[in-house]
Amino acid sequence: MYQNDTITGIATATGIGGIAIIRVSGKNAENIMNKVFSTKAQKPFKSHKMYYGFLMDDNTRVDECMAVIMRAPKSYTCEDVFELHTHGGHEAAHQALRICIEAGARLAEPGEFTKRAFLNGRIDLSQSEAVMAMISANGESALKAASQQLEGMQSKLIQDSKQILIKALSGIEAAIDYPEEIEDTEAFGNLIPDLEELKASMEDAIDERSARIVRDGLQVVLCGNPNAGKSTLFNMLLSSDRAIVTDIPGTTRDLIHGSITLNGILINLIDTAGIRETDDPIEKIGVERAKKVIENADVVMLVVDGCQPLHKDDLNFILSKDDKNNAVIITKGDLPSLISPEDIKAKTKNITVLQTSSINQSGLKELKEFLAEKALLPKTLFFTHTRHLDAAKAALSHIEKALEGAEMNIPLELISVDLKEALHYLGEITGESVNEELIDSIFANFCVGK
Ligand SMILES: Nc1nc2c(ncn2[C@@H]2O[C@H](COP(=O)(O)OP(=O)(O)O)[C@@H](O)[C@H]2O)c(=O)[nH]1
Ligand SMILES: [Mg+2]
Repeated sequence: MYQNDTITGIATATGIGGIAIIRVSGKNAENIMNKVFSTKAQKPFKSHKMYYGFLMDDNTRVDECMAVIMRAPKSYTCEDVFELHTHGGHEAAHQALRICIEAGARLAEPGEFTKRAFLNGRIDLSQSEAVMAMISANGESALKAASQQLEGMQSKLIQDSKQILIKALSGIEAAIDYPEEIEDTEAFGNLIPDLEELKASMEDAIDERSARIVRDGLQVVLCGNPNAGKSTLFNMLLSSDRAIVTDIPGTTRDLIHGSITLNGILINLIDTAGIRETDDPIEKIGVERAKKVIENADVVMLVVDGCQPLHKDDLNFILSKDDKNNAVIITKGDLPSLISPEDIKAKTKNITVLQTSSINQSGLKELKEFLAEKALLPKTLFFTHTRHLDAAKAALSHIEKALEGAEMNIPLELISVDLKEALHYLGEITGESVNEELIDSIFANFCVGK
């Protein structure tokens, strides 16, 4: 599984930029540095010190650059790592890569540097995945969650939970092995309160809504009758003329996506075709698509035209979405209104009711505040990665079974089976109990050079 050879890759993104970094990791890294980097500085190189010099292709200077050797184990991979900082851009970086390969390095596979950091025990699997999550973070919150994961806060939660399970298991095993000496009550000791505490902390960490919001942003769908003012509101929120607005019903036919950031969280806004019976085949597909995204939305905003009396169908729709995550937006507040917010509030329990006008921008602040509140995330640690969530859910179900068993005084052997399963699933998160194939497939999703 672990290949001991020396690997290389371009660590920076491709394209035009100030500098490019080429990374070389493995036993041969310093040899390669000596071969390809010419400097007036005295050798041997000091570890972790940046040197000025030239990238050489045989005896020809290719680029003016900086270089550093980071000797094992104090490096990203825990191996000797040589980094070359060349001028940016495609050509300079690829020349440097070719020269490092010709000097004896092998082109790294995707994620191979991080995989070595994992296999050398510097970080666990969940921290390795955090590296990728940091690179692809779509907002401040996603970045923060990934950085906490990388720092090992999630790993600590797992290790603490595993300790509770191990303690419970050792008590049980002792009672099974020495039934004469150890009373059941002694073996159980704190078993039930410990498992209850563990169950609660796992439940806090399994927050699928928050996890999805961190990963993909808050999904907000604007829906309602044609001409209600959805596209106008969509444009107002985005501060741009993204969607076409006319007084012709059926102007918006397909879904239109736009995004803003509120409190560091990505808000994905979707403008939809007005839901109505139509003979237009394209609008018909649009209406179907609108229905689908409404189903999957975190927040549904029902837009109603304040100049029209509220139709019975609209009220039914509002009642069907009477949830604290949704809102009714009464538009065209600058015109005489036929719908009163109080009237809707009196008929509903949980839905938020707001009034806006695109003419004087009224209600926009309140609308953004409403969305920001829906995007608020808990301060406690929660799993964001789907693989970790799945493993944590499996662990929780075994913890619950063990707890139930303990409460019902079932044979200790049966409780121990569930505790061992829970341990196994927690170990999947940090990578202690996963197979080689899974590890390979995780790192295959990384970018080259990381
Ligand atoms: N006076 C006024 N007109 C509006 C307001 N919002 C939308 N409209 C108008 O209502 C019509 C329909 O708007 P549009 O956003 O296309 O509605 P949609 O079909 O729900 O997307 C357009 O002529 C808009 O200019 C508003 O707040 N005040
Ligand atoms: Mg529209």
